[in-house]
Amino acid sequence: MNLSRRSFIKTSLAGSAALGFTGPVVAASQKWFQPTTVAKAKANEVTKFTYHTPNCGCRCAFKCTVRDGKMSIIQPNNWTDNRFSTICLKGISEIDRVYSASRIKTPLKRVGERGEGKFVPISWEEALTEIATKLKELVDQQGGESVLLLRSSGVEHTYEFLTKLLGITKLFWPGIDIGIANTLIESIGGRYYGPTQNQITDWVYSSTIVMLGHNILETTMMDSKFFFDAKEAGAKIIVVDPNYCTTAQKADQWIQIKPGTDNALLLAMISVILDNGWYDVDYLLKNSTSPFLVREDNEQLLRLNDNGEEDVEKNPYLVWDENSNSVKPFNESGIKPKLEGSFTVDGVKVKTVFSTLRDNQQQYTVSWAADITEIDEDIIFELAKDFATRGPAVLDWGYGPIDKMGNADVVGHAGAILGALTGNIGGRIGGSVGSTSHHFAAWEAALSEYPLPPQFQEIELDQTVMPISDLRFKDNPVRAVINVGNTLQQHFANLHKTEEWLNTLDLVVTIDPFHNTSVNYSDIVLPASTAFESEYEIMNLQINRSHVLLSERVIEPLFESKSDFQIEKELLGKLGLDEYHPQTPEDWIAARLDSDDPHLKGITLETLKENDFIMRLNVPDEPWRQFMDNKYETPTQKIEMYHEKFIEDNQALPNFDEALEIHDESLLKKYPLHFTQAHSRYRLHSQFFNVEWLDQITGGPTLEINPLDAKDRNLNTGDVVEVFNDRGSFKVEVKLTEYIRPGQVRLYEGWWTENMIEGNLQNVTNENVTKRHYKLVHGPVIAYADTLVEVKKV
Ligand SMILES: Nc1nc2c(c(=O)[nH]1)N[C@H]1C(S)=C(S)[C@@H](COP(=O)(O)OP(=O)(O)OC[C@H]3O[C@@H](n4cnc5c(=O)[nH]c(N)nc54)[C@H](O)[C@@H]3O)O[C@H]1N2
Ligand SMILES: Nc1nc2c(c(=O)[nH]1)N[C@H]1C(S)=C(S)[C@@H](COP(=O)(O)OP(=O)(O)OC[C@H]3O[C@@H](n4cnc5c(=O)[nH]c(N)nc54)[C@H](O)[C@@H]3O)O[C@H]1N2
Ligand code: SF4
Ligand SMILES: [Mo]
Repeated sequence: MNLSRRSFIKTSLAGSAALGFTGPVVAASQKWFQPTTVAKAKANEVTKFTYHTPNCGCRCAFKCTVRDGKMSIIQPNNWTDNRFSTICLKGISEIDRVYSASRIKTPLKRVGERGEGKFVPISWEEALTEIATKLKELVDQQGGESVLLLRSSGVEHTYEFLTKLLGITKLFWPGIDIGIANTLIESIGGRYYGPTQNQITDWVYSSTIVMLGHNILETTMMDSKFFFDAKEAGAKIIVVDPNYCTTAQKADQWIQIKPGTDNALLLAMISVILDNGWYDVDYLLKNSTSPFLVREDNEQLLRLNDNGEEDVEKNPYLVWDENSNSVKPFNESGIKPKLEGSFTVDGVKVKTVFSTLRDNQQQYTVSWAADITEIDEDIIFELAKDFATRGPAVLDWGYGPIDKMGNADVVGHAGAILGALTGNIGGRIGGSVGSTSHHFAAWEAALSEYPLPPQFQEIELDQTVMPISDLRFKDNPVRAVINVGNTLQQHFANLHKTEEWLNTLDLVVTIDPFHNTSVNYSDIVLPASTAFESEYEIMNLQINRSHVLLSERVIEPLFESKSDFQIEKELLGKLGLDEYHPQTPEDWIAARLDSDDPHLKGITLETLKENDFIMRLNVPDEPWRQFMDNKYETPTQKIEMYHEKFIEDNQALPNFDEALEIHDESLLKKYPLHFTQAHSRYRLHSQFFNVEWLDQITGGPTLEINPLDAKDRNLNTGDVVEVFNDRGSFKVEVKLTEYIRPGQVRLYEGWWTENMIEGNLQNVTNENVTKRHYKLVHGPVIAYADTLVEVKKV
């Protein structure tokens, strides 16, 4: 289907009128942005409470006004902590999105080739029967490994009953947002994505905040308040970014870095701190593996026995004890470990991890880093000094391009070491290392699992064995994909390879409210309702920012759509498995809230309803802070500075590594521009590209390019260009801007193919992974931003 965006909207509008639906679709888009006052409540008006589900990291809570059955106003709901009572333009614009023309109105069946986008409407009965028959056949004949459920991050419903009851494979968060966290987790353990950083409300106690590639004023924009609170309280906020991003504009200092070289910057900071003695000896000895001993013969850490026993209790690491002048197990009481020095133990030469680090750092001087990062030497020196000497400091990073490169792991490891050296990684008010994105750092509570008989087990696709990227290249049993959302566009780099793979599958199903790019590759498409619509009164539950949020139905499902809960239930019905599925979302939520966790005490469906659907957990008033007891979730319970499993990769201690593609000198001759993506304040990944209210402010996709690069290519704002490399190409308009660093071009991620003049931005993105990443807890990161292209006028 190669409809232009406008003709697509026209066609779909005609479609919706034919179905007798002429509500706010037209009215809303004609009357946007008018001054308004909230009219007095009318008789046929009700208030409904919900929260925003897309993955923007803010999770705002909404109070919605429904008039005559139509959602007409969305306002912020009140949190117990009123600093969180917020909403942005995207939230307000949900009215335009929910009633948008790109809603899928009926189940669809593909009639053209995969990717062509030709469909005919079918009934729910036909669609569900066909899917269930195929799934049953596959599972019976080829096992649960043959069916894979992929789910977009913006989808609240987990489909966990389908995966568990049918025993199929699931994959959530595949190789995304884990580039840096992967090695941070290796160093300190901890929660998924390793967000060790203290809650952002703790920033007000910080003296220095260093932000690497994190544009939170757009991407967790409801935290802007805490950014400015910290600044007003005297924190020095330093933003390291190749581009003059919104957050850099509001910071105390912007350091412009060459893309993909943050690891060199952090390595130089480590050297400055070591050379100037700005490290905290007591903290290092108490909380890190810095006194452990590295053997000269095999670079392994010295342990009590050589028998290969991994268990730390049975076979502890050894340290040099000053009291006895001999080696002792690191966890023995009464010892005084030495931080620095070389020793000989039973004929084997050993050196402490700290001394090994010091020696290894000799190569990473400030002048070396200045060449690589293209940052002045004195700026690097001052940055290290600010971080180490001004008091509690935060090292914060984002999950944007900095994370989406082949060398992101080195950033996480170097960051952990910087935190350990300066006493800023656990146990410090106002000091921490990690990401503040998405409010992962907040008080939490453990919800219960819905009880299912033990024979029902889903399979989790192991990302260290079969990363999502490899599904397309390596032999594997997957024959069918159920795509909830838009994963086929979003969760893979190099779309052409994805297309080739999809063409080999027996069944592709997409479940989404909107006609996104993935829909066109699907054999059967099921129209999900949006997160505002349901057959049931209560919809879902979330724990976020130390609160429990409950959502209720705002409106009835539009068109023939069904809620995800209902789709899953009916599909399981066709498979004869629905007796185990909860009867209503309310039953499911009640079971989850039935938990022993003291943080959930007094929080029930009833009390939530009484409190406008939002309650603070039973937790202390102060911000949540990570590892305040300095007991880390690693085998040694210490900050593990030396990573033995990466000895053969020369990464036992962090060593400089170039990105996969963007620093490749020979490829740069052919494709001299670094193609980077970022997240826009006006959109959420691939969502809100179908919202006219937002279109009127931001317009369509534009490739941003620095005027210097544009001049070389004879380009002016508004010209159409082809962006290409050996993988493929796409066409868009260009916009000249000095905001983008020369040598880079940028397009916000997420645009659907139909928004582009031709192609998809994923046609050019880098599908290669870094081999050593297979050994990391979440497997290789997808290096979307590690991509070179050339641009030419067409
Ligand atoms: N090239 C490139 N690719 C990227 C990135 C990049 O920077 N560059 N960023 C990556 C990152 S960080 C992330 S997190 C991912 C995000 O990518 P995804 O995880 O795919 O997230 P979204 O694009 O938000 O997709 C959400 C989908 O769910 C649908 N949806 C919304 N509500 C419902 C509902 O109630 N039910 C159902 N069934 N569907 C619903 C929406 O219509 C939309 O299609 O993208 C990654 N992809
Ligand atoms: N409005 C909105 N909010 C979102 C999202 C969204 O799509 N829309 N997505 C959410 C999700 S899932 C994610 S993962 C986050 C992502 O949000 P962020 O983590 O903030 O990531 P980006 O906006 O992609 O990029 C942040 C900055 O990194 C800079 N950068 C690029 N390359 C480098 C580099 O090599 N080094 C350094 N130091 N900086 C670099 C870019 O110029 C950009 O300013 O946002 C979340 N919040
Ligand atoms: S998109 Fe906007 S309204 Fe929705 S959660 Fe994010 S900041 Fe809040
Ligand atoms: Mo993300």
